Amino acid sequence: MSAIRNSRWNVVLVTCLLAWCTASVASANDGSGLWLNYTPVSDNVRLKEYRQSIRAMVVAGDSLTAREIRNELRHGLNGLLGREIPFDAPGRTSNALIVATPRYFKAAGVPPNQELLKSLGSEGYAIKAVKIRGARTLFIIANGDRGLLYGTFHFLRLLQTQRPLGRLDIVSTPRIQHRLLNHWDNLDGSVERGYAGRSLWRWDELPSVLSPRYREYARACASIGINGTVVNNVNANPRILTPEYVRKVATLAEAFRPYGIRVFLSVNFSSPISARFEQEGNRKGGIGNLSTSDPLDPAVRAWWKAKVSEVYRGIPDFGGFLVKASSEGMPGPQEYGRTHADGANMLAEALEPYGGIVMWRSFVYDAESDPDRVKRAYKEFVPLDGQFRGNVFVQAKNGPLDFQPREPVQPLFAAMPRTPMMLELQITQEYLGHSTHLVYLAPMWKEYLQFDTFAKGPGSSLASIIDGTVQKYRMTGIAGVANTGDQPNWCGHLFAQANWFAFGRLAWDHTQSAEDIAADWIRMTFGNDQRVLKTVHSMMMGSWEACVNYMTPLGLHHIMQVDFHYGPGPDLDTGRVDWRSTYYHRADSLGLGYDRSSTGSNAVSQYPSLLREQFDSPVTCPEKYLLWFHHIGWDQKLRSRRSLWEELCTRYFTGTEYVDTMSTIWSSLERIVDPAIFIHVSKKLETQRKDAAAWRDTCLRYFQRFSRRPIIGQSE
Ligand code: GCV
Repeated sequence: MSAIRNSRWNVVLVTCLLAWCTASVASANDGSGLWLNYTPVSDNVRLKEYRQSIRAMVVAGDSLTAREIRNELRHGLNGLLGREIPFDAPGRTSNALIVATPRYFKAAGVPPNQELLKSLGSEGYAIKAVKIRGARTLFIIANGDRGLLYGTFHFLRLLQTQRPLGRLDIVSTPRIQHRLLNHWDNLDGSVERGYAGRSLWRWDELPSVLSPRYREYARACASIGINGTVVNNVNANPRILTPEYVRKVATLAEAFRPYGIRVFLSVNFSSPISARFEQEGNRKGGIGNLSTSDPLDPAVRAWWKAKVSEVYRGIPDFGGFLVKASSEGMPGPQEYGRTHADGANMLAEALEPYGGIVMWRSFVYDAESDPDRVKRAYKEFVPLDGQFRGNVFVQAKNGPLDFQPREPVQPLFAAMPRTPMMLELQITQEYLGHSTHLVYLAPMWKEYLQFDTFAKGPGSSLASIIDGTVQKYRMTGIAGVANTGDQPNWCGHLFAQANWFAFGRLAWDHTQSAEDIAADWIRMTFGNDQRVLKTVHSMMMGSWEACVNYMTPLGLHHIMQVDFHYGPGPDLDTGRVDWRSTYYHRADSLGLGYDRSSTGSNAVSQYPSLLREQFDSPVTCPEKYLLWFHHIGWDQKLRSRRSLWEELCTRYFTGTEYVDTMSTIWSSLERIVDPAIFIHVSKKLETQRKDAAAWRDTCLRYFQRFSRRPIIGQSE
């Protein structure tokens, strides 16, 4: 009897356990929904308002994009409002959301304002609350589908962040035309500088198998205004241009198209060369049948023209080529005594009939041209200004070195008035703790965007250069090196999603503040709980400055491990100190820092006057760039009245203590945020704390060998 009772009891227990496990699996948040979770509106007043305002929806048109708009609204409003909102037949104008181009409004007898339409261009939109024949209506209007799509995501964001709808009067247009992600994804599925798993693109399955992630990826990009993607690594494998791969890329392009995402490819400059050359031990082997890729050789030019036409046959809206040439071992025109302009123009000529563009990277640092690496791109490219064809961008990284935690702006941006400059930012955290450290990058990007380059005197911010305001460029662009991979949460660290989000938002409108973007991301990711908002916001906003402090304070740079670029370079245990770290920080018994002043490497001369003079003197040089431009004595007093050595110690301690604080205040959210997310972030923060302390201790002990002063353990 008791055995039977026991076994019944066991069955009940097992059933309960199973149910509990299933429930917890179902509720475990793996972060895959990104910022598009559409969780129910928690504020009842708002919920009532939204439900009253949106009793029906009309989405005009039947294009693939219009269908995705419908899907998004159905899915989004269902989640947010907890009820199904019906789609109405065209004609309805009250208590409805109407998403339509001008044609619809004209037909409904409410012709839209012509000036407004003109100002919207091809991607802008307006979201308005209006009274039509006495009845309240919400409408999203744009000249085309892409504007409607962006407007739809903006509208849903308003609901996700619980904004009032009553007086809506939003007009939004992108300030930059080409807003691209650059994927450094290789054809073998690995991702260079990728920290979130393998590539999203399953090359071996394409074109027959379509991962649902392709659509999800395009949807996420569109939700923040990104309109193009370079799908393969700039260290490009020539095979990307074989018919086999072009078919695969065409399938991706098809999946992305409804979301307004155009596909671009990185190409290898040696592509026209026969693979035979590779077999002979020549790394220049490509996929063609030629023995050269000299850009002035007629056979090479014909090869590219034929290849481009083949690509457009498969992908009619193909965007163009991104090129890393004569850089870090990649082949380029200089091997044939030609210039970057010769190389870029050859490709541009082939792409031009189809409306394609070339993004020619300026990331070059040929050791011969100057002992100071940061000067080399400027030296190679400035003499070429004005020599590029109309559809060529020169794409430059934000700083003159390489995506360091902090750099001054690349001076090339101010020196190419006749060449459209495209800005390359890095979303993946190559030098900022990979996907382990919580570092919100928007404040850093804002610092660059607001940096006054003095290109045309004061008021020439980097943002106003790349958006074409200062130099009146014929085209404008910005790229972000993606941080995505095949891990469920896309970016490895949940908080790294905020950087993808912020990149898109700033690419659309660089005047938005890092604070507002963070607040939106938090609300859309975690919900609108004020405690979460405040806590997470405070963690994010200081996280970049903290990272600079515990890695490379006061203008230090490239002192990280060689190649891996994660921890500090000096290895105190083995005593082995990488040459590069010595090269960049120049520590000696007298002081620290790279002298780039007019009496040093004279890198300051590459900046326009006023900036040049400011950077040239250690007295006026902003302290954040001090050791970038100057070699400073250990006892020299800084603005804090502390000596350089004391200030260095203070910064390293301030940085690590910020991470300790992030960890502590995150713990206060234990019962408030989703348990799986809580654990995920807690673990990352724990590692970040250890890493930050290792950075501090290693760097200070290393520099102490030169300074011979005691480490002072205090922060601000
Ligand atoms: C794609 C740095 C990175 C490389 C990267 C290169 C580039 O050197 O470490 O991984 O290569 O920049 O931007 O081309």
